[in-house]
Amino acid sequence: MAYKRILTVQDISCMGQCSITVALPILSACGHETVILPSSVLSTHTAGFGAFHVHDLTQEFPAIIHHWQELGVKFDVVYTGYLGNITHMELVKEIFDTLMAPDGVKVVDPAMGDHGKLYPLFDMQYARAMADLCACADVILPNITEACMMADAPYAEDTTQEYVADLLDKLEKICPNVVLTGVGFQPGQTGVMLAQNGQRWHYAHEKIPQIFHGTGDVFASSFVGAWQQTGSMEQAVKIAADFTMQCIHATRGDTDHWYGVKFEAALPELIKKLF
Ligand code: PXL
Repeated sequence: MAYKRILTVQDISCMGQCSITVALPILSACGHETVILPSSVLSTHTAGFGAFHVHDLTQEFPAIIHHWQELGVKFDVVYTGYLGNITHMELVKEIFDTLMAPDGVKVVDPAMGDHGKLYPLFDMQYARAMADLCACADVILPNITEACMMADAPYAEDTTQEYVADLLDKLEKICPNVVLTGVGFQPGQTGVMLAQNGQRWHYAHEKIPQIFHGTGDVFASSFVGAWQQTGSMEQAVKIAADFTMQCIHATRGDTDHWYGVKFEAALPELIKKLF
């Protein structure tokens, strides 16, 4: 069994089942030591609870990073999600430069938009800075919206083979390994397109016509955990996509649970696939 030290940098949405509150349990379930660096604390995520409270933690980053540098801490993986401002991205680059283990990998989930729009609080300047951060990564995990914002490409709800190939050509100029989510080629289908060092592979699955918040974070953290456990990006895409679908199925039909997915009940299945 692999046991990696993974640093994840993203916000704490106290309520909402996204970012650190899903990444930490999922990476732990995948068998890894998980270190967290919270970019901000929010009362809830920003997608539908109304007037959320945010406390930005950018000011805390230098002292935390400095202490880790003094200790000589090294990470096998640094995986970033929702950040919050461009300064966070500059500080993440410092982490990339000073705290990686010799064969460590840098994973960036741009986590800044969905369904053709940026999340509240973000603008195109943020999106361009995120493209710069992605250029420093070994693997990036954009959805179609984030991919379009970073590649300066038009957003389309329905993707064709040609459209996705074009988008990937542009993304591969930013980063050699791309895990592009929300890619389907037929009605009722969605999936994940993996571009790994010039090779492309599509994993298709059912599309549920409903929005499920936090599924990008569930997918990204199970991908990172499974990749580090199995050593295969292809296997990790399949495991993470199947796990995300199980979480969606566990939540579908519970209209009170509109804000996130009930990933907890699916964790035993994820563990079974890995060990
Ligand atoms: O799941 C992405 C995410 C993470 N963190 C916060 C968010 C969102 C999506 O809306 O608002 C604070």
